[in-house]
Amino acid sequence: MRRGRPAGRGGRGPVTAVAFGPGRVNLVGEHTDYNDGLCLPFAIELGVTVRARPSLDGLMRVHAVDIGAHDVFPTPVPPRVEGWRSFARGVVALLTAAGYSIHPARLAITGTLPRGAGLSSSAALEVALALALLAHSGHGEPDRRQLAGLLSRVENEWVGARTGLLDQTASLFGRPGHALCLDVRALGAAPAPGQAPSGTAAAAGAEPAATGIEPVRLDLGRWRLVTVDSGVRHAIAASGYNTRRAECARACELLGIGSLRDADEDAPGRLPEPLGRRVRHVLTENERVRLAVAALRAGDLPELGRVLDASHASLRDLYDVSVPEVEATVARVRALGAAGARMVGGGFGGSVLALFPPGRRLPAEAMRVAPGGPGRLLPR
Ligand code: GAF
Repeated sequence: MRRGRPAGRGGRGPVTAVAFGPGRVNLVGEHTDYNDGLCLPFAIELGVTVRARPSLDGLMRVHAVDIGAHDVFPTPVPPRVEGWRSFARGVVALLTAAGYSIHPARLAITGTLPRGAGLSSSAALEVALALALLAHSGHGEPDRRQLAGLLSRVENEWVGARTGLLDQTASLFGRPGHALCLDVRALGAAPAPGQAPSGTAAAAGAEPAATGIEPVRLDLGRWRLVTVDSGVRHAIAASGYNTRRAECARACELLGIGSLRDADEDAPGRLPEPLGRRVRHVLTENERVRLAVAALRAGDLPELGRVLDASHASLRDLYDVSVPEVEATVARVRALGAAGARMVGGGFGGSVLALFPPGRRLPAEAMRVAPGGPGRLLPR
């Protein structure tokens, strides 16, 4: 990575595409996505913006404006690299492998999302890069379900994090005023592109059973949802995330099933520890997604708070993904009167999500979060 040097050698030219990828907050349903389970995220209004211009020397030139860093690479994309450069390289490589011709571009990346705070800055970046590159290269609206899978493979194959579909799906299908109840098994099994409506937030709402994406109205009235940064950066590839995923795979092997979605309620008792606790978390977390959806539909926000608390306890005690700074942050927001609070995202640091009833004083550094729209092209 070179610092402080312009990536302008590709020549000047008009902006050909501007794309925005939102971050996400997951209300509940953590570490369930790679177990074919249920999650309840929403895209937020903060995210990453990518501006594309033609690169006249045939090279891809990427400028991460906020960190003052550059990357230049040819196509076909050279082998995997470490750090932030793997995102643009991975997106270009996998879009090309999927049959899209991608034109050389100068890409400028800016963002409003705190990095490593558990709000999915990675998926926001991938979505903005992909939408900008596709539009820059003259492609129309992509099949978003297919794109979510492709961008999740960027994490798996280029970044080294064996993540599931939660973050990319939330970022690509966000819907103002709504959380999205994702059934990841149905997402994977949904009909192939061309056979079902897809590609827009409206389509996502039209056929929830077919797409595995069901918008659920998030009406908080005078209650507020906020995130509070624990101060511990988390990088999924470097955390215990991949170990948890391997533990779930091992539990499936021992149980003789293909996915923990098929585990019965007695399964945890048939497994050695810590696998039994891991499976107990996944099973009860799926159930908590159902409870949260029911609470939202009934307008029962105190019950939503209890679900957040129960999810946190399970992530801490059964899934072992908390750290002392996250515990301290949860304790602090509860002391201020939060009706529920939990770590959000993969764990091992990042942010805490807290639900506050009306009239409570929010922590000074709290960031209010509300459901925003999907990743999209912006006017140039
Ligand atoms: C991270 C991953 F990227 C998601 O796929 C998901 O597994 C989440 O951690 C935990 O629910 O955000």
